Amino acid sequence: MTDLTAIAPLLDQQAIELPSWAFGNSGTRFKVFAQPGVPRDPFEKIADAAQVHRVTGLAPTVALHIPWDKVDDYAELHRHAEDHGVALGTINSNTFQDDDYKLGSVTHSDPRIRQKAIDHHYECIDIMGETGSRDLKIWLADGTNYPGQDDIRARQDRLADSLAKIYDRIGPEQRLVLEYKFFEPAFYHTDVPDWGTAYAQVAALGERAVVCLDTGHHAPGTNIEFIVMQLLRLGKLGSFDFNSRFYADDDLIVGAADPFQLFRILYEVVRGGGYGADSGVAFMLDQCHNIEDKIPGQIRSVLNVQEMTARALLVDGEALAAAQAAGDVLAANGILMDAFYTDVRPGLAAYRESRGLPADPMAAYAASGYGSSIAASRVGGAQAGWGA
Ligand code: PSV
Ligand code: MN
Ligand code: MN
Repeated sequence: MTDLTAIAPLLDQQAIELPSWAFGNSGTRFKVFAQPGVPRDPFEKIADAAQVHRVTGLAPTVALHIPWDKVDDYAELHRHAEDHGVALGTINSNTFQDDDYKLGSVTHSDPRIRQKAIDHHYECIDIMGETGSRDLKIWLADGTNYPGQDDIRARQDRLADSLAKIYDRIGPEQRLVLEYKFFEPAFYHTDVPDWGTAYAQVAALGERAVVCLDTGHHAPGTNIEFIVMQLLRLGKLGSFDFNSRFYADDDLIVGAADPFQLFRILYEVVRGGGYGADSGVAFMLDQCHNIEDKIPGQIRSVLNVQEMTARALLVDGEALAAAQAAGDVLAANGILMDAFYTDVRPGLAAYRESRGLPADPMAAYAASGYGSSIAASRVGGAQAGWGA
């Protein structure tokens, strides 16, 4: 068994935010499969998320999506989260489910619609005050389907103008986090397609504006760890939305499709100072569980991140730097691969037990009876918001 004692203090710092929408029913445009026991409201989503934290110690916060998680009293939701041993995290805005936004939201040519989208973000910022959230995450569905449909330069200018108005409202301890995505739902162009555009936009805003890297939002073959390195180097990597993709924006379990890619990403995070409580880089999941059980799906996900983090922390940095300096290509590559191939699972089980957590969180959850109790007590669970 690989002894993880040396990296245990770093493992203690790991925190992975869960998306409230991972607990609701979801699917594809072909079918949403309803599952028994699915939450009927944001309070129940938080109760489910708290189960993930209870057995892993890895997921102390829950991200909300407005208006999917709209409630009358956010202070009450805040207290409810605390009562369940978790806190409310990032507030995600939504400017993609309103007829007014068919041709765009903050980039729209009509000032009335732009203002409506900006006002929605102001509402989100007000909510952040009540929930104690630090981050406002903006993912935009804005874009066009056909060349010539709109003036892509003017849209970029309107985007900058709208973001500046939103940024002006962000509190001194809060951050605006801009997420990019190269396609979908717009297919010809999106207004924030890549890290470079997101970087250019947030750099113009100021220090408290940063970029969110969603691992599912790149073309196949993209070297995502290079982007991680570059954003860290520029001081603008604010957060991750972790998930896996095979083909499109699949939102599958992180580390399921390509564990090696997750390792490479986490190695660059560690290497670039993006790991740990004070790094300013937030780890989040952005996933849906269409066919598998949702709470175990989230447990497996945070464990996958923890496993690859442990492997990344095991890279022998000194030996690697020496091999690199000596131009020893194979030795350098071998050092990285040694860490990747290390089976950290027994060591992590021991680590968990040393922290009073179950050695096997998946088994502990299965044994808890929580799944069957919610299946019996909840009828008519809510849809996650996606896949309708
Ligand atoms: C849409 O692609 C998306 O998956 C983005 O990644 C957002 O983070 C998420 O939805 C929630 O709005
Ligand atoms: Mn995302
Ligand atoms: Mn996505």
